[in-house]
Amino acid sequence: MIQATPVRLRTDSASFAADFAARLHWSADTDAAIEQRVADILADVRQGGDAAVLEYTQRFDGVSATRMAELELCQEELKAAFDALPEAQRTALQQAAARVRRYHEAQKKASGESWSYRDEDGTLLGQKVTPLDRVGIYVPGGKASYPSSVLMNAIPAHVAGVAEIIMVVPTPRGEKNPLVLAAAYVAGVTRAFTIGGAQAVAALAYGTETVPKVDKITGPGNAYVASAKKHVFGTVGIDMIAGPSEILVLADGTTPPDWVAMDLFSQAEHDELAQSILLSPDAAYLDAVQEAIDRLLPTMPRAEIIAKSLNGRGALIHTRSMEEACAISNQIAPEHLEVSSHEPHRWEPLLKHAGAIFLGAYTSESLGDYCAGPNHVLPTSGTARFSSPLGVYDFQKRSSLIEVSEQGAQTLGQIASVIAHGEGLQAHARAAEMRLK
Ligand code: HSO
Ligand code: ZN
Repeated sequence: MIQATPVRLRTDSASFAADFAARLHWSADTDAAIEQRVADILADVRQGGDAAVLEYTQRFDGVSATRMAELELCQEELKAAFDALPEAQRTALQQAAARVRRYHEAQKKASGESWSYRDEDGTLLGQKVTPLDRVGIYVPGGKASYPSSVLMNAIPAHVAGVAEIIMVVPTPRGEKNPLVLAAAYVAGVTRAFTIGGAQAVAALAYGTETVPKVDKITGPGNAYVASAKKHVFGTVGIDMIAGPSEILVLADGTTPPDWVAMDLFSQAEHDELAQSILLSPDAAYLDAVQEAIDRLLPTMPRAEIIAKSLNGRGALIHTRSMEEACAISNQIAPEHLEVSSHEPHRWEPLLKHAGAIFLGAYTSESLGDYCAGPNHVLPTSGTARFSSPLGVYDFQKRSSLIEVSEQGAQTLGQIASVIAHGEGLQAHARAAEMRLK
């Protein structure tokens, strides 16, 4: 019988810190063999352009084409995929897209607009925000091909004002995912190619005869894609290197245990390496959730992945208090943090590090994955300590604006001249001094 028994830990035990560290460990290191193969593929595509991409696509995806144009999905094909969906799916995609768009529009208003001020002497200082010209969105093929991720990557780019959004998605053995194509249509993707892997990342980063060179590449991918993104960083921008999905639930014992068990499953079902952790000061509640896990697991089609994830990296942790649970959560800095409490606003001020914070028993993480509005591309493996969800700001950049008035040139000229002489840079000093009256 299939079983999932996340390790049971107690914070008041002497070995807690060590037991816990052993569970949490996850290494982002890619192996050297992958690095080398990716470096070779990147070099080949840089040199060989379309021909090299076609060759790798034949080799890895079993799709043969003689010209790159055959691997481009035209707008009519994206629209046709959308039109062919059952109505419920069409409506759901559109509703999700509208909510994600609205959220990102608010984000742009709050933090993505240009600003400036003037000194008393009339000097103008500010920052001009502009969208990137062209971005590439990587969409995985196969079992992790998520239409929701197409929305989450393309919509903020669109809201930022990016003129061209180029999507790549591998189609192993030529199998296209109709929901992914439909999501590309709904999100307003400009061009789409059925290529993937390191060869697609290379095509986007360097450009080929057919695939336009982009300024930034976003989107999840396997170890090859992650390694390729790291390699091309600097030639283009990248978003982040995402690790396996994570959920941490803080529970005061007032949410139905089945709900919490299913929320833990929802991230565990992504990946055997995904991590689901429950923290509660109520030991009987932890028992109840374990009981719910035992009862619900056999009903899950992906029970095997869920069990591997929970047995390998899951944990049910008995804390001394909710305060202590919050402190541990901050140490972990999880991708998704559910505050499953009847008083979530009491705990929220104590929480600092998390990709997304879901407040209250009704806020299932899965609603955030699809349609609440915020982005589901989030920092993983503790990187929420220093990074943020994918957002409009990832598709914008900033230029400083400076306009010095005649009067301002007198004050600033004096200061600059003194420092320039100190640095031994005469041209700098004279450029400032020439403008002094
Ligand atoms: N939870 C994933 C996103 C996703 N879930 C896509 C379902 N589909 C990101 O951590
Ligand atoms: Zn998910």
